[in-house]
Amino acid sequence: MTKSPHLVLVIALLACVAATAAAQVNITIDHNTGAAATSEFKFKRVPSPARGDAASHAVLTLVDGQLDSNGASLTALVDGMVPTSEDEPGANVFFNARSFGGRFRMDFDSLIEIAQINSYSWHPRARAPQLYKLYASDGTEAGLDLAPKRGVDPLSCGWKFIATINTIPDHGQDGGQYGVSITDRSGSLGHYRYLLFDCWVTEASDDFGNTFYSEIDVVKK
Ligand SMILES: [Ca+2]
Repeated sequence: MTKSPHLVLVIALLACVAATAAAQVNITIDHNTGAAATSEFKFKRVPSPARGDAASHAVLTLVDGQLDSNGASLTALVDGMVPTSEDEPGANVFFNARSFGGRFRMDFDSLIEIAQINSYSWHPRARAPQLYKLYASDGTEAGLDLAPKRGVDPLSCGWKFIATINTIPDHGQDGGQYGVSITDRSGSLGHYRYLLFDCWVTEASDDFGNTFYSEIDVVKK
């Protein structure tokens, strides 16, 4: 007996619902100001930076933009070390002054199931908040471009969109310490080999609006 058209429709709808339910990204943002911002990076909800997480073994590659030579190299994002004070250029990664930011890629060398992606930043003023788009790839997508420059939508070349992170406060001071945790209600963000961070300048009222990124953690499921 063949399936009725109604049943086929119901199955198709259920498949859609399941696909939607499979990706429910949660973004948690914590902001420490004043005495709460210490080298411990202790937040209300976001876990403190970890050592030995999956990102610590990843290879980071600049895809577009230029890093400020007063800052650290990309490896500082995954070295497990965080700045000890609020304005420590050499312990942070940031894109050039007068630029709109840039893109970098993280390569885990093989597929990992990701439970959590956490990013940390610290600066006394406008270079504290985080503004970036995050994409992921398992490395096998058709037409995958591993190094899409600005102007190329990563979604058009194999990447999957994960989240837009914007920690710029609605009001009050920008400065301080930010912790961001990206998770999924299912417990898993998915199986991926690559992450692509598309980082944007947070303000353009002066030359110095690119975020001081201190650390990025990737926690395996
Ligand atoms: Ca670091």
